[in-house]
Amino acid sequence: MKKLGIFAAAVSIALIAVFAFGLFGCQSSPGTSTVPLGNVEVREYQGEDLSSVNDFRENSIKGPQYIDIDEYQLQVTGLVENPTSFTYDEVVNDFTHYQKAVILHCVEGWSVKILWEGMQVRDIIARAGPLDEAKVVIFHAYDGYTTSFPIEFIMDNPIIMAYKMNEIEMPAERGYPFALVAESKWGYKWIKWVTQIELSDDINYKGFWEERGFSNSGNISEGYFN
Ligand SMILES: Nc1nc2c(c(=O)[nH]1)N[C@H]1C(S)=C(S)[C@@H](COP(=O)(O)O)O[C@H]1N2
Ligand SMILES: [Mo]
Repeated sequence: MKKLGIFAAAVSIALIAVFAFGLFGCQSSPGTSTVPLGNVEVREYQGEDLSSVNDFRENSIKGPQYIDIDEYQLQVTGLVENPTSFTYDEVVNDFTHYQKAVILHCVEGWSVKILWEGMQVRDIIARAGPLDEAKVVIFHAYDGYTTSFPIEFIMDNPIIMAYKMNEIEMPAERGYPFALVAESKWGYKWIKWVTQIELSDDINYKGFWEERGFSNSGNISEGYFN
């Protein structure tokens, strides 16, 4: 009887030991590893409130586009010495990054202030060697959308193509991988899902909304019908 008691006690101790090891033995102690909690957008910059990436009204001509980044190429074409094609990583890693809080005003009457981060379009174009005959920069997008600017607007200003908004990766709905931050221009000039930057001498070129009556300059200061 006594022997059985000792045996039972030994088994119990062994079981408790195994159980305790199972519970705690294989887990790392607190504070030794970092668990990513997902990216959270910033909502304040230099003392000013920012809008959220969710404050946009989604009204793209064909709805959100979902680009396969392994297949993605950004092409610089047209009146350039060397037509050039970049992968996503080349665009993000080969150029200096800039950050700026800029407001997008849609002609529908809403606006959003976002902290944009990206590369200057003129830096990207410079790689391809723009020719003197180039007068217009036409942007093409994955959904077939286009818009254009006089070449001076792009080459004389620090216009960025953003890959981040409020310090998170550009969401698909907002133009991943790259959306143009067309500062001082109406929202329809802020082309999303950019796939091609074409240099042209066609000063009468009109993009998707411009062809449908919206101002070609797209200057906010001038109103959108002119
Ligand atoms: N490729 C593409 N870019 C686009 C558009 C579009 O339909 N396709 N819409 C434009 C318009 S009208 C606005 S106001 C801005 C912001 O649109 P969102 O709110 O749908 O993001 O994106 C612009 N860029
Ligand atoms: Mo818009």
